[in-house]
Amino acid sequence: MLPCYSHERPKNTQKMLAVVRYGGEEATLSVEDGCVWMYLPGPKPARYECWQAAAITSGEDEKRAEDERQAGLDDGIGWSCAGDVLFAGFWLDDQPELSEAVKRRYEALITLCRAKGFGHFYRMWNYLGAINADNAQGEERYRDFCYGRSQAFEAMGVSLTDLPAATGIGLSTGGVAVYVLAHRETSGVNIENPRQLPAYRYPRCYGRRSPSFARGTVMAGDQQAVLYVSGTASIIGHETVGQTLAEQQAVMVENIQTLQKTASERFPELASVTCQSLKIYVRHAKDSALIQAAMLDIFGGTVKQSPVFIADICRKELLVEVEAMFIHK
Ligand code: 3EB
Repeated sequence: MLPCYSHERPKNTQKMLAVVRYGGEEATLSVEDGCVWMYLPGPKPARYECWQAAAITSGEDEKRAEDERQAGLDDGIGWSCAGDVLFAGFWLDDQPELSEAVKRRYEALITLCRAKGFGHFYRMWNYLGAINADNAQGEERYRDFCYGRSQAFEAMGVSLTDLPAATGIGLSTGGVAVYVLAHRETSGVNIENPRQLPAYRYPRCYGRRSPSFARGTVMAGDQQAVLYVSGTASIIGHETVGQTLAEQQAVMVENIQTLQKTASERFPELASVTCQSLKIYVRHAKDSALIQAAMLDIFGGTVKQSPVFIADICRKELLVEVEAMFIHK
C-alpha cells in the first residue's frame, strides 16, 4: 500500500482505504463509504495522506476486482481492506498514564487484524500528544507508551524480530493515534541498520521497555518490491549524534542510505530505487525549507510526496526525523 499526499480533501475516495489528515484542531476517527478517516491535530495548513491499495503480486489485481472493499468500525478500531491489504487504526483519548491503555488498544488492534485475516503487520505509525512531557509518575510519555506497546506485542506472540517498521512522533495535543498496514499472506522482511542497535535492543537508560519496531521492512511480490523505512534520526548504536541540524541531517541521511544498501543485499532489485514518498518531521518550523530541499536533492522524489510536519521527536535532543518509501525502478 502506498500513500498519495494533497492539500485538499480528496473528492473521490472510491479506491481509497484510508485518509489521514494532519493539521487542524480535530482528533477524530470515522469510517464513511468504505474509507477510514483519521484526523490528527497539528499546525495548519492541513495535509491529506490518502492510502490506495497497491498490489505487490500480479494475482492481487484480479483478486481485488472480485474482492469488494470492506470497512468497519469495531471496538473503536476503524478498518478497511481490499484484496490482500488492510488499513486499521485507533485513537486513544489522553490519559494521565498511557501504558495500560496502550497495551489494551494495541492488543485489540492486533486481534482485529488477525480476525479479518490480515496477520502480517508490516508498517505502523504512532502519534502521541506531548510526547516529551512527563506523565503523572514523572516518566516521559514516549517511554510510558513504549512500555505498553512492548507488552502488547509480547502478549500477542509477536517476536522482536517480527516487529513492523514504525514511526513514533509527537502531536500538538491529544492522546495516542495509531495506524497499521497489514497483509493477508506476505510477511514483511525486516531489515536492520548495521550502524544502529536494533531499537528493540536499546538499553534500559531509554526506558523500562525498548521501542518495538524494525528499522525497515520490504514487501516483495512478483510485481513490486517496496522498502518501508521507519522514522530515522541521527542515532548511531543507541546514541544520539550531532547537535546542529546539519550534523544530525548528515547522520540521518547516512542511516537511510545504509538501510537501503542493506535491503538491496537481500533484494537486488532495490539497489536502484525511486523515492515514492518521504515524511519529514522537524522540531522547529524554521528548519522546514532547508531540510525538505536537502531531502529532495538527496533522495529524489517530489515536493508533493515529501511533506514536512512540525512535530516533537521522541528524544528531546533530536531536531529532525525522516521516514521513506522506496520502490524499485
Ligand atoms: C529511534 O531511532 C528514533 O517508537 O515507533 C523512530 C521510529 C523512533 C519509530 C517508535 C521511534 C519509533 O529510536 C525514534
